[in-house]
Amino acid sequence: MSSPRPIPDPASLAQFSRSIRARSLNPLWERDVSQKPGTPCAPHIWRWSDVEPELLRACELIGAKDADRRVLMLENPAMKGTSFVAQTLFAGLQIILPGEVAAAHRHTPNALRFVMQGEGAYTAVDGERAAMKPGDFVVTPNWSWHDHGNIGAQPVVWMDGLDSAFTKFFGATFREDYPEETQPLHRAEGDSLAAFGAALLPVDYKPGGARSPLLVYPYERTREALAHLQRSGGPHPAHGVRLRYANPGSGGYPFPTMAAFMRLLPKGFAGRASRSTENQVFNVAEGSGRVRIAGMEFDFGPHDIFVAPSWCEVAFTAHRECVVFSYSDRAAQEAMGFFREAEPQG
Ligand code: GTQ
Ligand code: FE2
Repeated sequence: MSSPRPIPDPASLAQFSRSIRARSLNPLWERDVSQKPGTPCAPHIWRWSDVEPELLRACELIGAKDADRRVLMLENPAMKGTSFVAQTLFAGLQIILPGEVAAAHRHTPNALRFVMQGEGAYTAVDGERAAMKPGDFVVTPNWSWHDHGNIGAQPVVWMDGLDSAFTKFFGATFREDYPEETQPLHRAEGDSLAAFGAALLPVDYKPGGARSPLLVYPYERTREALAHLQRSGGPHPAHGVRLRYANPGSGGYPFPTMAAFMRLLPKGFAGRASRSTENQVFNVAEGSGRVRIAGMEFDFGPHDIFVAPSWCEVAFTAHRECVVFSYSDRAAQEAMGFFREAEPQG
């Protein structure tokens, strides 16, 4: 026997909702049930021609010491005050002048760097220095000491990608300064590339960790791999020739949260639209073309940066052969079982 069902009375229900609010209770049946994909983040492009002069101006106004890190944050225009480029990601442009040092510190967010311009800078991570060249992808695993320096003759610019939106979300953001400006080095430059960058592993290395033991993924090798794959197979209809940066110890992503990719779009490529739940940041290494993100069209060239929020359709056209770096929150989404992608027809 089922119990008699009450007949909903709007006035009594409204009175009930008001009365329980005082107890910090709310009826789920009154909630706006928009359980749909998507975020408040908007598609947006930062053009190098607009950004470069501001970076140089920042160099005139503030020293690396006073700034701690001379970074211009790419804040999503639909997320003012958050300092994030997308719901889950931070992006910044860092410039370091010859002779400058960005002092050692560590923090719970993971960081990646994508080098855009200039040679002669290095980053030191957990006792090892790695030289940074344009197109290199560099990994700073969470809680590892890191300092940067420029021992060359040119300003060096790179993009920082951090998962600090995650640590903020969890209330787990911690940060410490190293007692000295730079950390002591106890490994030779190139060690991590030698040990982990050639499909070889140290015999006693225990694979399976969530952080990549490889610090730098040199552009030279990435570029060569893309060129080779372009010759041997056709491009994917939506993504072109695309490779994923892997943690060589596990085959997984380089971070527990962030995935990173490099794609080559052949000249004349007219890509199909695709969409996924990834929040993605793109950085153009080479070439020029056009991208459509959720119906907005952006012409892009070298060093332009654009953001594609979750579940927006993305479609690429290449006017010249393009090489485009991207990072996203796909690693976290796959680990949590949330990731979805679709390729709409037509
Ligand atoms: O270079 O260590 O853009 O800690 C933001 C936070 C860069 C860095 C950023 C950081 C760094
Ligand atoms: Fe840092």
